[in-house]
Amino acid sequence: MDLHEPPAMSATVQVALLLGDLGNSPPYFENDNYGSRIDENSPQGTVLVFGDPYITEIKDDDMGKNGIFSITLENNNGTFEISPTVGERRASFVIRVRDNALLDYEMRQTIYFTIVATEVGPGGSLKSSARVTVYLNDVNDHLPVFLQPRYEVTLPENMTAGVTVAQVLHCPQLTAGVTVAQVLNCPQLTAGVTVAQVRAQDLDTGLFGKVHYTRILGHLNTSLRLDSITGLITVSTNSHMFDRETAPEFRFNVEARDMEGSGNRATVPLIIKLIDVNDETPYFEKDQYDFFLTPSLRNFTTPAIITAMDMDAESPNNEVRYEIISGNYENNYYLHEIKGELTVRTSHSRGKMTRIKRLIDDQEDVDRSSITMTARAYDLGVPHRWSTTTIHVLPPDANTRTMMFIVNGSPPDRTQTLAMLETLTGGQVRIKDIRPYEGHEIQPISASGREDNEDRSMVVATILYDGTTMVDVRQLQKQLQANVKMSERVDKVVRCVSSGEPRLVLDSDDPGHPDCSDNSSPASLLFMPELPTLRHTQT
Ligand SMILES: [Ca+2]
Ligand SMILES: [Ca+2]
Ligand SMILES: [Ca+2]
Ligand SMILES: [Ca+2]
Repeated sequence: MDLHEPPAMSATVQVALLLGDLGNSPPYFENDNYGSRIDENSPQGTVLVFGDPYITEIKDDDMGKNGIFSITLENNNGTFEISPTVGERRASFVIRVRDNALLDYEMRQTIYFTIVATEVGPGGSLKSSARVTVYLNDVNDHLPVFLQPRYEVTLPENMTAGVTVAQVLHCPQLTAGVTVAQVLNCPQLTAGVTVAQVRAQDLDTGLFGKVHYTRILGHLNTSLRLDSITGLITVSTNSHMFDRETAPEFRFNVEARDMEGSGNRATVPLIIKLIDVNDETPYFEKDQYDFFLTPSLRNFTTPAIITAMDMDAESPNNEVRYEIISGNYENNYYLHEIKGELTVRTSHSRGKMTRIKRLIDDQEDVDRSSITMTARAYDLGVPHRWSTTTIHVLPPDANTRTMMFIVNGSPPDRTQTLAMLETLTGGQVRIKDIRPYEGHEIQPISASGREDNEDRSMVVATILYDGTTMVDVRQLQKQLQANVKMSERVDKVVRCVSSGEPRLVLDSDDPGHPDCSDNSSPASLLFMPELPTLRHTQT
């Protein structure tokens, strides 16, 4: 390329001819414009590189004072500086970054300024200039920015696999601070349900600004699925463990990175708040309750309260109500709906009052056996969930005793066992527990008494005794003989009524001498009395 031709043809040469002294020509540039490329944010002191075809020289062909010129930058806003600032006849210049505040690719991609060479001294009006264009290179200097400072969604807790899908409103336009996540309807939280959609933008261009959603951080994050392109977050599995009874909310961080997931990273909080679903059933503390009437038949000896718990997290799903659903003949008893307290009706109707009075006045007519009712505890959730318990109302002169029986069979037939024990004890029997007999809960009966433990069971039962308790020994013998194994070991059962401490002994050695004492013959002791006693003391 011919380096001299373009400047020689420039207008500045002509101006110099008009205004300058004869024989004095203005300084001139080797190129009439210059171009360079520099990274955005380049630090102070970074040199602008002018490669081919640019020659960074200013020349003045005059001699002496007429060949001296100053070099300045115009329209530069302080971004660059040039050196040297004075030249004589010929100067190579260098331009460096002075202040990089404006070197922001996201603000502008090019910067223009002008280099001016002005003759000093008498020829001060002789000048020439060259335009410089600086192109900025984009640098990955921006992180992805989520459109919301946090994403918060409210969804119902775990339930059965559902069909409804939540729809989350998308950000209408990509501006910071716009609230986007709004759940339109309330689905059950099952696999595939959309939880939220996160969005992030990145101001950088090209790959530097290409955002992918890379992962979800936090406990139970495997229950969520994140679409790397759309930022859509869905429930990944039906066994997601989002249980309102565990926690009211679950917190995560969603990560996004530019360069398609390998560059700058940013995170945003995602909070899933759970709405309680009525998925817990009220359950009673006890399968059965025994309450004793006072002799007046108006009250119970202790407050007769049944209690059920509902483990749901919120009202009304965990609010429990009580009602009697069967056995309350003649409506004699009232169960408080909220407190669960059972009382004897005394003032609800004249007829009942009269009837109760008559019962009290005429003790002979009183049904002395226990009354059994079924009560229900239900919650106020939708739909209701409920469970039941049994209430035994026991007459004033009732005695109950919890006893353990070792019986044949593992497990034994429950109905047969109940019938056998009722015959055996003469009382009303309620079986509370049946478990394998381990052999150590009672002393071995004899040398041969241990070998068939694996065929026996321990039955824990409550026996109700009242004034009608009676043992029919013949009936008992029949029943026992029906059981071959039992009959091999048992010849006779004795019911000791008179001692006041019901103690049941099976005695195979001495059938003629029923033994009611504490040190009864150990030969065939099959029962363990003296357990915690529910006993009404009649006064
Ligand atoms: Ca950038
Ligand atoms: Ca970026
Ligand atoms: Ca419930
Ligand atoms: Ca619940």
